[in-house]
Amino acid sequence: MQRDQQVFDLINQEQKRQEEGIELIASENFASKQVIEAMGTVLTNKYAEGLPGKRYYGGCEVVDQIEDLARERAKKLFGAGWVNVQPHSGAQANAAVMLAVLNAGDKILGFDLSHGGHLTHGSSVNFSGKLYEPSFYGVDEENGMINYDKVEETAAKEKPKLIICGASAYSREWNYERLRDIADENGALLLADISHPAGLIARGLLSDPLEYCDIVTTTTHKTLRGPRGGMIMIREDKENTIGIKTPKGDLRKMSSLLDSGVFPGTQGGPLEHVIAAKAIAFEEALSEDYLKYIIQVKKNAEVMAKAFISKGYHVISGGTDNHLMLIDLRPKSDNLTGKIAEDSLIKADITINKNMVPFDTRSPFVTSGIRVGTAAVTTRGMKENDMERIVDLIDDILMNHEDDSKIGSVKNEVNNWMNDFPLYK
Ligand code: DSN
Repeated sequence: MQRDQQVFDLINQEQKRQEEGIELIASENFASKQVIEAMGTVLTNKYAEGLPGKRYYGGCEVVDQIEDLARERAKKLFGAGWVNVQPHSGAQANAAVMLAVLNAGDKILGFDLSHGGHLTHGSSVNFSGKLYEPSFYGVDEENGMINYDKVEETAAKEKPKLIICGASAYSREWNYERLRDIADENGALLLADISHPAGLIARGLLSDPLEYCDIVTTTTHKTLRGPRGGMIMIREDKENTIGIKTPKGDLRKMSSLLDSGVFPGTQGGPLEHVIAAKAIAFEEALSEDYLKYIIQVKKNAEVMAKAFISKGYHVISGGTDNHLMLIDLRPKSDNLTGKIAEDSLIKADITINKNMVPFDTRSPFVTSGIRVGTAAVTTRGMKENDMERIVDLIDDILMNHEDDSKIGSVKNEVNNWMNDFPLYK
């Protein structure tokens, strides 16, 4: 068969785009060559519905070993007692958990999407808001921090069956211990979705949700720097202490419930080529090199937040404990929207995303804020002083977003500068 040059030309264009630009989307990163290599292998040909040793297809001897390796390494990395590495994404992991532990119409309590939460934590346009009955907690307007007293109040009023913590645009540490108490007061299960800060949690730079939460979900491609995918974990003793009544009334182990939430509940055949890449990424994340990397991610984010503040931007909550920050553009300039910022920065090959800020007055298509993160630029080798230069460039564009020649000169500077930080050498 002839090589499909049309598609490979587009892939090359995308690689060039990634190499030449400054990537600040907080959920993105650059997986290693070996992680990418594993995804482009014959493992994609194999059907392996079920779990290692218990498959519905023959010929799974090799993929069983690969999936077992991924499971063992994931357990070691997070100190988990049980994991399922098959979810195709974080959204799929959350869908599997909810299918496993809830019945349709059950109440859930999650972090408000417009304050930094995630679609799969109860948004009305998502399965989680359509199949279950959601209520939400948020941040305080004065300090941008989650108000745990209000979480407690809402939980007492709503009596949710599941409380979800975790976010896609919240830069602060979570109080899992307090949430555990709130869950216990109301007989709720506690789910932490750590998709964003997973790498910082794995290497001890943020507190450990497994200590307090019944179930933990994550993606594998953000700070964890693996392939695009998801995972579900529980702590060893949760396996035995929590029995969930199935719709038929029998008591099942948490892990087997969650396994069946993934397959056959919400997915078919696992992507063994991606699971192989996850195994590689978990081993990488256990290394000293990764530890240095993730410490630098956090340092870079702290410096970047300070640099934005010193230029008159409002960083929600006044800073960051993780790899990202949410910036309200309004105090800097009334007319500057997230959409204008995203559109003008991309012209200079700086990629960010517009993002609603808490209590935003603009729509999600316009927004008053942007979200930025340091996971990807740190993979390229950038350090604290580079963060200050990035903020200078961003400020230059935002203050001159109608000036095409200014944008053009920043773009040249960005492209030349990024040559110093080669990707996939
Ligand atoms: N889209 C991801 C993010 O950007 O945070 C969450 O699913």
